[in-house]
Amino acid sequence: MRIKIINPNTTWSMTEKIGACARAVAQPGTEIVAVSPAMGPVSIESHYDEALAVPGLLREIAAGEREGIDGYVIACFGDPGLKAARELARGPVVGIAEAAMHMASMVGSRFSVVTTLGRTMGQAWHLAEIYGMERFCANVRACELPVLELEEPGSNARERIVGECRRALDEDGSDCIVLGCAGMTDLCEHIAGLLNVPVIDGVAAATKLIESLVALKLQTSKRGELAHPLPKRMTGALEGFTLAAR
Ligand code: 2AL
Repeated sequence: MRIKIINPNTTWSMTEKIGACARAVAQPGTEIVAVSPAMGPVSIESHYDEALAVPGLLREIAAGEREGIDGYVIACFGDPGLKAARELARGPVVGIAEAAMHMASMVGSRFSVVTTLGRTMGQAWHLAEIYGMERFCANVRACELPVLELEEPGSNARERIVGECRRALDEDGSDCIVLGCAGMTDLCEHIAGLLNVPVIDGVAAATKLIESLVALKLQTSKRGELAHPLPKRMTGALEGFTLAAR
């Protein structure tokens, strides 16, 4: 099977790291195609960034449909464009926050999300709420770490994240940790080894969920809300997104 993992930001060092971590958990017969859109923000840490990441992300889904992709992972913790992606895709589409929160709810009683900048905490809470995960979410915490610092070799990002995870376990009454950024994917094993509780990386969680959905031949329902969008002309800079009659 072929799974396309879309890092909706355009920082390719992060995309390559995400691809490597997905390949490390995928079955031998699974091909992981990891991409970033050709346009969009270099990191996603605001609603503005998220909105502007979505057109490029949707273009990658549309291309994936032509390339025969079986399922998709949206590898950003805000799960940007998830429902629109599901409208375009025949196969399943899973967001990393969605995957990580659901898996955390199965291995612990309550989880803490440890994310990057404090301003992204509202979106994490919003997602917990709309996914029905609020009652499993003890807290959302931030390290005040800009996403791109995760890509800087000399940064103390790892130590700051570990510190926040320890405070979460001490103060939140949680018993597992959800990592709140795709750029933390390579830190999961290290952090889990230090904390002795389940640490859930959404990239790995979503990859395994998509593999399962594809193996079970569970595709996105095309009856009702998630049906392919209507043929429609788009204008101006979005002209290339016009949908022809199928
Ligand atoms: C993210 C993420 O996963 N990728 C990105 O650019 N921003 N999420 C976050 N909370 O910072």
